Amino acid sequence: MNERHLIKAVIFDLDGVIVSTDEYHYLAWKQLADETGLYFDREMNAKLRGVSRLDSLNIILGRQAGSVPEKDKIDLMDKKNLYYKGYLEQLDERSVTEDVGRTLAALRKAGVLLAIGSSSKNAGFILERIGYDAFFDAVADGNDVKRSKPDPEVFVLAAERLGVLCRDCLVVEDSEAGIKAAFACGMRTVGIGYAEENCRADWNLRKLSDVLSCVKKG
Ligand code: B16
Ligand code: MG
Repeated sequence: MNERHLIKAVIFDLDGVIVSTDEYHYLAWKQLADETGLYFDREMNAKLRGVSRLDSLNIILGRQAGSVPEKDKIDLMDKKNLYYKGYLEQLDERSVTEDVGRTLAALRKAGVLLAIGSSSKNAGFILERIGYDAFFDAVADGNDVKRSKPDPEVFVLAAERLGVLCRDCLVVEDSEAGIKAAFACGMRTVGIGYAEENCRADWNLRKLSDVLSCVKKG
């Protein structure tokens, strides 16, 4: 990594970085698993971070995944999403911590381009609930891509929409899948939240405002 290479854009993951919706994903999958008699715990939940809804279901189904009909999988995913959207109703402007709000404002003031790169198909709804739907210079989410993280497609698309090269971007992620996706397309990485202790990123940070010092160093 070239320490002095300038960072022109920061691409933020959404669930677990901008807002704590990662916990709602856990609660919704847990409810579905308990009702369906499937085993699910926090350790398994860590593997679902950053991956699509279908990939998440297949991880929970484990060895059964290959034999469950597609229609049944759709029903299970719809049910989980219904539970998840119920939790999302709790979101409002106060769901964004002061540290997150301050960091985004400071990066904007410093002239850094800002994007969301999320695997979620609910990203637009979440951004609306928290009052950030018109804030980012670009949003790429689960509705825009064929392949979910760890494939880099969502981050490459976010960079394209910003009009910057991948090598000029810094990705902030809470998941192993997201860190791998960013590395795969030559972006630099910050691991935060779950990823701070469990993933190898260029920088592992405790709080989002620490990103400001990475951008200054470049
Ligand atoms: P949805 P991120 C990801 O969002 C979540 O980390 C992951 O747990 C979830 O399965 C995925 O979105 C799909 O979410 O069911 O809402 O489409 O972390 O990439 O912002
Ligand atoms: Mg995440």
